[in-house]
Amino acid sequence: MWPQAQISPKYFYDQRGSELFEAITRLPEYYPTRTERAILDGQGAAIGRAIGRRRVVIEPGAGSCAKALRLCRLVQATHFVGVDISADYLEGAVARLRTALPGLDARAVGGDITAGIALPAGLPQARRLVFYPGSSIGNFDPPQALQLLRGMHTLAAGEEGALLIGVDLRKDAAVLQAAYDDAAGVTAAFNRNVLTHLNRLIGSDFDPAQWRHEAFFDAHHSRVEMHLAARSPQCVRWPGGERRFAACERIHTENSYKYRLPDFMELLAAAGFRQPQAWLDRRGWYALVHART
Ligand code: AVI
Repeated sequence: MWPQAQISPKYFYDQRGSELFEAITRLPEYYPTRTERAILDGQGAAIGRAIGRRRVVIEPGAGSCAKALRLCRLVQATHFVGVDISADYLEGAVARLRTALPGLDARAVGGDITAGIALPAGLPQARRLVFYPGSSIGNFDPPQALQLLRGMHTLAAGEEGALLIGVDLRKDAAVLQAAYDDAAGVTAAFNRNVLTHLNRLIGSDFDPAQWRHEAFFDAHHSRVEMHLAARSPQCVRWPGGERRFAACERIHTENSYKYRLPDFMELLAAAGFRQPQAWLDRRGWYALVHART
């Protein structure tokens, strides 16, 4: 018996995977991105007051910096540090941010927040705000999420340090199911693309067409799970190894945790944050949470 096969969700994001994820964020079924934007647009004045002005914004996983532009404008940020694994892509995005906000000292740092990051020398220690939008915290198991939040606490530590984080909340299973298994099949393509990426990385011979996308809400763990299920028995080979799969056997590719707000507040407190304040959309599907170090 083989152990349950797993691929880390970080392998979703090659060039094609990042494009597919962008397409997911525009799908009618995928509510998190537009809900978060609506909260920031509709309740921006209150959020801006809680955060305060002239902030040093640090954004792990900054990507295109589209959200950073809104936030930096809102809080009249003095400094911005975007952190992303894809350093080249980030450099371009940060350059556009500098053009849009000429007074902003904006820097790009290549790196993975889970591995710890080196901030630019001379970055002010006071008034740091770690910005972690997009509900990416949901892609970590709770113990990993706690560790990550502790790391963010360390990054923001100093006078008036704070965190602003997007959290996807628990809701009707049918809404979640549709968000992760859309009618147009974009999420299915995103899920299968991880195999193409892996083929390139390790020289394996996965045939993505032989794998079915599956997504479902596991109420016990309060998470959406994504899997790839073998359409038929098959053997996948790579230099120095092979793995046989029975028909319907699954590879677990992603978890996306959906929090109850009080549980998330507890996690924040365990990571050392205090005075949390949350802004929700009118359906109570999503929260933007601000907390102090
Ligand atoms: C990046 N992350 C927050 C997305 C999510 O909703 O968990 C990734 C994703 N997976 C499938 N659709 C979107």
